[in-house]
Amino acid sequence: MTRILFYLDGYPHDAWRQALLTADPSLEFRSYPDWGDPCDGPAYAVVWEAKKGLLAAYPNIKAVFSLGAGIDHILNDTSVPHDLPIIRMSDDGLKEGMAEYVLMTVLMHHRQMPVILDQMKKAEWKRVYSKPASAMRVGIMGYGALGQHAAAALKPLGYDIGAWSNSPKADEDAVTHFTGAEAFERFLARSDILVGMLPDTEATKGLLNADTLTLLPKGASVINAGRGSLIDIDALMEALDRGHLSAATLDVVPDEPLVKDHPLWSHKKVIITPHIAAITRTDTAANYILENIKHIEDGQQVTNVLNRKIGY
Ligand code: NDP
Ligand code: OXD
Repeated sequence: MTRILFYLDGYPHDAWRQALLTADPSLEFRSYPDWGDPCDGPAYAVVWEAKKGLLAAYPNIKAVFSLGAGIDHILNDTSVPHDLPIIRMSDDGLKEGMAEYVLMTVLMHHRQMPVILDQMKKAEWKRVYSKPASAMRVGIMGYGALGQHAAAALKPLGYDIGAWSNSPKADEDAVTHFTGAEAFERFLARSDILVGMLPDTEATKGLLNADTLTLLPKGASVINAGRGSLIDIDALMEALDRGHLSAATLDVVPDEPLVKDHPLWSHKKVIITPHIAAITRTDTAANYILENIKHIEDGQQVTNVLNRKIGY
């Protein structure tokens, strides 16, 4: 029988219990703090921001599933054993959610919604003129499960897409690929709307800073739906204030929740969304978790496992 040790602070667990039991009625669902004895038989942990030290205290955990695509919340706990497989969420619901968010925000930037919202506050009826989508170069930072799905949603609108990632990829219809540090400046220089969908790793922290934001074309805008650590917020506000950048939409910030008196809230070129770009859906995630458990039990290869060498 599959045993699941579930941890999700501050949210009701019933929907998860129900979704997992619907996908496999025979499983045992144990919701924290009722995880039982650490020496009970083998189990799989399914967690979001678990208490530090908890995973290490249960030596019979065979693998840890992150309830999100990001696994930084697990790696922040240095006591987690290095040989414990950590599996990213990568279900269809998360991909659909992110594609919707990126489509919405790219269109808002392309059609200058921050300018229109600011005019609206001043009761100004003034036309804004936007380029056609085919003349807008969208730069996707991170072409993983979410970046690829978002690009597929943007393609039918005719955007000229560039995608930056670690490993080489063949160019596709409407998507030009850029690989690694060597191509970063060229990628930035052709990104009118830059969209961050990168994991939080040593290599991605502070990647968008005073030096690199300046490499974006004048009038460019930035959307971040990956992790807040990507952007130096002071440098971003400086680039917005001096007119180098036209707008920013941030779903993630370095310290969440964003404090009430932070200047980002009232910046006329900034839209803040409260880390909702893609919220894990119980139905699709339950099937994803149980399919992967089955693969592990059958001795098959599991995808989306953390590679500790690269940090995602
Ligand atoms: P994946 O692991 O599938 O993809 C990560 C992508 O980033 C890959 O294309 C990878 O390159 C690229 N990458 C990683 N490090 C670098 C680097 N140093 N330089 C260049 N490219 C790099 O992750 P997902 O697409 O599933 O998710 C991405 C992130 O989105 C998550 O880690 C999470 O932080 C965030 N997220 C945010 C949500 C929100 O609501 N705001 C919701 C869900 C996720 P390569 O292809 O070569 O490996
Ligand atoms: C995730 C998130 O990582 O919601 O899935 O941020």
